Amino acid sequence: MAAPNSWQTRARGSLLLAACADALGSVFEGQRGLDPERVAEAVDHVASSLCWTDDTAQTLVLAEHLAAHGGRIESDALAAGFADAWSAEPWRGYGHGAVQMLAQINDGTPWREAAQSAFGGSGSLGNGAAMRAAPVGLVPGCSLDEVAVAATASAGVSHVHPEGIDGAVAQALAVAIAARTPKDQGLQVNEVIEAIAARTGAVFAAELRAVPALLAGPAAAISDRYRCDATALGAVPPAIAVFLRHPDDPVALVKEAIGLGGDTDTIAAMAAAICGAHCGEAAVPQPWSAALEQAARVRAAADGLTRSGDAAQRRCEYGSETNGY
Ligand code: F2R
Ligand code: MG
Ligand code: MG
Repeated sequence: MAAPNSWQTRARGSLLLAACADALGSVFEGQRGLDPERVAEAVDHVASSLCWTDDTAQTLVLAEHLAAHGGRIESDALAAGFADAWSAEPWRGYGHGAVQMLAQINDGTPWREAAQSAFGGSGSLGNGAAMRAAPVGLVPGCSLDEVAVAATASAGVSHVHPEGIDGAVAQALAVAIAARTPKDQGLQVNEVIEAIAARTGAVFAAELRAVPALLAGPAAAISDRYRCDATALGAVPPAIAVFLRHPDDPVALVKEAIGLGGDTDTIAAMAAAICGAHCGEAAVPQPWSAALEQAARVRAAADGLTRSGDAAQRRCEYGSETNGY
């Protein structure tokens, strides 16, 4: 177990909890009107193995990439890494647009061309760049503006539509803010939302600014307000809302995220990535981490992120005086 309150425990908590939530949510992906008892049964009594999907496969590629490149994005290598991961394990539940694009890259099409030509030339506005963005928020020593720039670069190799990019920016910032906020300090909801919204476009910012009104009422108000689907705009704001409703309770958070229905693996994984960054590795339920597929690789990826970036410049690290938003 990593030292309490260290950056390492936050990075491990984020990636482990996200991978567990991805696996738990994957069973329900695409379903609506879920029975809360069925969801609770799956979350409270985990199967012998928690097998994750494309969300975690791509998150690990990005985390390992950042660790290998000093916390920076090298687009050619990152695009090749995503394409290699897909061709090695095409059965992980990738979206149709993602499959087309990754297959093109594997066949030699430059990633810029493949990403730009997706969906008739508008580019993907799917939540795929957001679902994998947590590692960008876990590179130590970055300002929030630097996180936003790196998230944009990480998204751009596959998702060129502004909403697809904003999804990655919002998710990476949420993770970065959570990792910089001590669990016992509490989160200032309006400050958190504004810090994120100010760094996204007007369409995305408007959806984010609807989140605070949804924190006290029933969870159904979230699925009434947002589509909870495979788009960035439909999935990232609800994930942030679920996190803000359950910042210290991963089990309640995962149940609620899955219970929204729709893109259950992805919304649960994104909410859990933020929660794990806030709470650290100790908050990951032991039965989940014990059952998690490739848990050692997930921990190693988090440790690689912890060592990435400029160690002498960890000005935004938890406990520093300059961790304001
Ligand atoms: N896609 C899935 N799950 C359903 C299929 C599973 C698989 N075939 C199976 O049966 O096992 N899950 C994963 O995909 C989501 C992430 O998606 P990503 O990587 O962004 O892919 P894509 O295809 O680019 O976008 C997803 C959907 O968004 C809509 N969309 C995107 N761009 C659009 C545009 N410009 N105009 C209109 N619609 C657009 C489409 O509906 C895409 O299918 C995660 O859920 C992950 O778990
Ligand atoms: Mg998935
Ligand atoms: Mg999904």
